[in-house]
Amino acid sequence: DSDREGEIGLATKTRPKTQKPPLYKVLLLNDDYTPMEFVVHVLQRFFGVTHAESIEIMLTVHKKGVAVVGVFSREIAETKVTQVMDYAQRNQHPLQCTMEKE
Ligand code: NFA
Repeated sequence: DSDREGEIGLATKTRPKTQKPPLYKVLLLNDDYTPMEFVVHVLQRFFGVTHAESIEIMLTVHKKGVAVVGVFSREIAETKVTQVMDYAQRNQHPLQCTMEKE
């Protein structure tokens, strides 16, 4: 019973059995109609970024078509997507937000 550390280490750390839960990228998609100011507002409201950061991200989406706005657990990512989609719809903008496994 003097040297169980190795066995415990094998059982709890060494064996590649349990996986970390996957992370999900939340993506914002460009469109021709959603006002830039609305996108900037959404980024601050739901993703907690500064005004300067929100402008940078919005312009990346506008120019490149899509950008990653954050990386979260599946449940948090789902909540962000739902919040953004509901908020866009309530304000009658076609802004699209989606997620994909990293
Ligand atoms: N392309 C939109 C416009 O010119 C702005 C926009 C940016 C929309 C990012 C969606 C996402 N009004």
